[in-house]
This record gives sequence, C-alpha cells and structure tokens, in this order.
Amino acid sequence: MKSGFVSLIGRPNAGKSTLLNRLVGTKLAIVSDKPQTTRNRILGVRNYPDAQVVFLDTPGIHRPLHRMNVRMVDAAVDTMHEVDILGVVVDVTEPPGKGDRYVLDLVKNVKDVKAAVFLILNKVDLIKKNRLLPLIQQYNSLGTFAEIVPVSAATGDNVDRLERAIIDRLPEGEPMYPADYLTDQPERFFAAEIVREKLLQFTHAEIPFSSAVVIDRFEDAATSSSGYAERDGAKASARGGGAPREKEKGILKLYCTIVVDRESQKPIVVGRGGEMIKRIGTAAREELEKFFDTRVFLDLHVRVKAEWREDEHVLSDIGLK
Ligand SMILES: Nc1nc2c(ncn2[C@@H]2O[C@H](COP(=O)(O)OP(=O)(O)OP(=O)(O)O)[C@@H](O)[C@H]2O)c(=O)[nH]1
Ligand SMILES: [Mg+2]
Repeated sequence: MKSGFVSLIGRPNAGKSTLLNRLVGTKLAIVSDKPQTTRNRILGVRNYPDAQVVFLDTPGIHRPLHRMNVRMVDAAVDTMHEVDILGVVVDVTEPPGKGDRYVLDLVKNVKDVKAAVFLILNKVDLIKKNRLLPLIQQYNSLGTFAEIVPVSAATGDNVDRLERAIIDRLPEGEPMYPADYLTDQPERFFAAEIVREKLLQFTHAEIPFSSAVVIDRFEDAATSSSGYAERDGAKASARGGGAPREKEKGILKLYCTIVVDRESQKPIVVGRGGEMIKRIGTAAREELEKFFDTRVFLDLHVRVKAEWREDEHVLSDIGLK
C-alpha cells in the first residue's frame, strides 16, 4: 500500500482546480476562466486499490497586491513543505512565461522542499502534438523534473498516466484517512464557493477580483451544524451517494452576502431590476441542490465594504486568517 500528499501548484488559470476535480472524481474546487479563482488550499482524497493519495489544490501563485493575495500565495507555498510530490501545473497553450518561471524558481529556492517535482503540461487538447517536444525542452532548461506528464484536465486525456506516475513515487504507507473521507473543508465553505463561481461566471473586469461571498447563516432543517456534522455532510453529499442524507425532506436555508469593494460595483452585481443577482442566485441554487442533495433556499445580499481585502474579519470569514 502507498500513501502520500500531492500539491498542485502553478500560476493562476493553469488548470489546477480542474485537475483536482478530475483526480478526485468530484467537483470540490470551483473553476473559472478568470485568474485567481481559487483562494484557499482545498484537500481532496482519492483511494486507489493500492494507494491513497491526498491531493491539494492551491491558489495560483501571483504577485500579491492585497493582504488577501498574500495569504493566498502563502497557502500555496506552505503546501510545498508538507507534500511528497509537487505537481507544477502549466498551460501548454502559452510558452513558459514570467509567472511559470517565478513558480519554478520558488520551487528551487524554497528551503526544505523534499518533494519530487512533476511538471504537468495541461490543456494538451488545445494544441497539436508536435508542439509538445519544443515546449518540454524549454521547461527542461528552467528546472529539474522527476516526471514530465502532458495531460488534459478537461478531457481526462492521459490523467491515468499521471496517476500511475504519482503512485509509483509515493512512499509505502497505510491510508491516512478513512476510506469514505473526501475533504476537510466544512459544508459552508463549499456553499460560499458555489455562489462565488456563479458570480465569477457572470461578471467581468474587476468584479471577480474584488468580491467575496460570506455565509451569514447556514440553516440545516434536520441536522445541527456542528463541525463534524458539516464534514460528514460534505463528504456524503459531495460523493453523490454513500451514506444517505438524514434530512430527506428538509430544506437547506442559506443567507449569503456578496461583499464588494466599491459603491460603483454594487449596481453591477445587482443588475438592472435585480436581473444579475437573480441570475447568480438561480444558477447557484441549482448547483447547491445537486451538491447538498437537498432543496435549497438561497438569500443573496450585496454589501459594500471598502478595502475588505485588507480586513482581518472578512479574511477570517473566507478562511484566510
Ligand atoms: N481546454 C482546456 N481547458 C482547461 C483545461 N484545464 C483547465 N481548463 C480551463 O482553464 C481555465 C482555468 O481553469 P482552473 O482549473 O480554474 O485553473 P486554476 O489553475 O485552478 O486557476 P486559479 O484558481 O485561478 O489559480 C478554465 O476556464 C478551465 O475550464 C484543459 O485541460 N483543457
Ligand atoms: Mg483554481
């Protein structure tokens, strides 16, 4: 039996979250075409017949301009010390850029990194095969890799080869988590993230960067919301099966605030006649119902809080203390 930790790191938008979801077989991390989508370290456990692999998705590494972004980058860098394998995810549709070089230098220069470094060339579905070799040569001049694996997180192409290479490298060991354990984030984290994904999907320009979603109340009709109940719930519902949810006929009531940075952003998120917030709410509710496997009542508010990205209270609310 093998077991160990694998962190997925890289510049924003490389496809780390898409790959985490593919590897774990469940949508744990939200995905968008905007950079800096992921703000927290997200853990997902995958069990194989001969191994248990704990994957960590991380925020894209970028030059941080706010306290929030410093915390995001720290969350990614911190994982480098605790894993057996560092999967550096890059986007093959572009040549190695400043952002990729920065990540590779970090991997080289951060002390006490014992992990084997894999270069994961993602989005191969978007390029011709003959463009891979020159790209690999370019990356080989920028770092030393235990493995170089081209994949498509979107289509799943070659992901099985990546999984094999990972398992081959992991140390012998017993599983660290029970067989039905999926993640360590509480249910309300996933609830906020699902709302934020829709916000990112439907808004543009600076809104995605300067907004956050805070859960004010999470009312579960049938179960209490103690930490353990939340974790078990997230596990069972995210698996889309497993233990049946106890609150069959219940309704999950979610009261959320979308926090924006400036007064001028509020009317954009609300939209004309409330059109935008309704659109976000409808799309989010549909996905929340699937995720939690229950009916959901969703109440969304928009609040302006200047400089919230520097504010310890908000950062704590979104898990970036
Ligand atoms: N065609 C294609 N698109 C992909 C692939 N992987 C990811 N994408 C797209 O690339 C964009 C970014 O994907 P994410 O998974 O959010 O990227 P990320 O690295 O987690 O980004 P951050 O969280 O911002 O650091 C999304 O639009 C994805 O749909 C892939 O293999 N092929
Ligand atoms: Mg991400």
